[in-house]
Amino acid sequence: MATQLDGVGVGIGIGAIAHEIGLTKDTLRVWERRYGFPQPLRSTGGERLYPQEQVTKLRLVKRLLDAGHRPSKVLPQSIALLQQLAEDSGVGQDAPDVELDKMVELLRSGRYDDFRFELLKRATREGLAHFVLDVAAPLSARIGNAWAAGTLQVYHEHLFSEAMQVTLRSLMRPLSEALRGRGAHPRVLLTTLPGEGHGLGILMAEAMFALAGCECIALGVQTPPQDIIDAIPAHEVDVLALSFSASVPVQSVVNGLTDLRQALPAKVAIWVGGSSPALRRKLPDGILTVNGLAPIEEAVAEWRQNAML
Ligand code: B12
Repeated sequence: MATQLDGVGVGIGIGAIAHEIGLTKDTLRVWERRYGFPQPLRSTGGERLYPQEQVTKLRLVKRLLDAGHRPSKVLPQSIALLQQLAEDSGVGQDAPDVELDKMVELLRSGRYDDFRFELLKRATREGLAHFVLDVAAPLSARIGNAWAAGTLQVYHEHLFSEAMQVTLRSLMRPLSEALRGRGAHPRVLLTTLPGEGHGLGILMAEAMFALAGCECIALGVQTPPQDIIDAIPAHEVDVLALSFSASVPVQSVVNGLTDLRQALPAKVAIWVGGSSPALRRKLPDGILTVNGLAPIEEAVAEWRQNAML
């Protein structure tokens, strides 16, 4: 199958494709050996090159695996069959919502001012909690599905993220200011680990923590573990909250969490959330998976009860 090519314009290299899809290079090589897919071409230098149609299939495969399907069942199938399987199991399917569809359309057609206005309108009309749960979270998933289906481009995702961050922050500001210095507990440090560049999940979580009356210390995304470890005593942190999207390889999520748990004192809780399939696995003891944004309130109440605050 391997073909000698000069590599220009015929395919994407293994490093780039592994990063884009959220797999390791080793996984791609193992699948090739074990299941006969992917079947990359070769550059004249012998490097693997993945043509666009294999990239498309790999993206679909990754989403089905994230949804719990097994590699041996999906890798040998044709794209058409996998698309059918995705449809049947609801992978990448949006729940009907005309207003959210309209917002995606504003973004797609380049009407950014209208998009931003619509976000602000819904945020002020519905209030922070409803905006986070009913607009921000499902709209993020919709934008991601549209990108995966090829109907939005990456720059649309950037514009969406920017507008969403501005809206959420402006809504959260008065609340955060009112909470500062009140000695509220738990004190929550929020961030993502290196490699996880998605910041909306942790921002939405921050909104829900603030609504539950917690003092939040937000470090932004991709904080090196040592900086997290140093920040915890400095800010007298009770809970470290981390977000993991599906884009980071499962093993690096598990390794990162194992190392952090070992490095931090047991009295510092670690709470994790996000759609990474790693969070459906058994994680090291002392790590709590919070399944979504709404349950944050309950997790905080339970923490307070145990701390008898
Ligand atoms: C916006 C966006 C981007 C922006 C991010 C900008 C920014 N500053 O954040 C940009 C354009 C940079 C980007 C880049 C990439 N992205 Co992107 N992105 C998205 C999008 C649309 C939203 C991202 C997001 O923040 N999601 C995180 C939150 C909102 O969702 P969640 O993980 O499901 O978490 C939910 C809950 O669990 C909870 N939660 C989250 N965190 C926490 C934490 C705690 C403590 C708690 C309690 C709860 C909680 O809140 C969420 C709301 O329900 C998603 C679509 C999606 N479905 O998420 C794709 C998505 C995550 N991206 C994806 C990919 C592949 C990438 C790229 C690799 C390629 C690309 N698109 O260019 C890069 C990698 C970047 C990196 N190094 O990490 C894929 C990942 C799929 C996969 N299986 O790998 C997705 C799912 C799109 C898709 N449908 O394929 N992306």
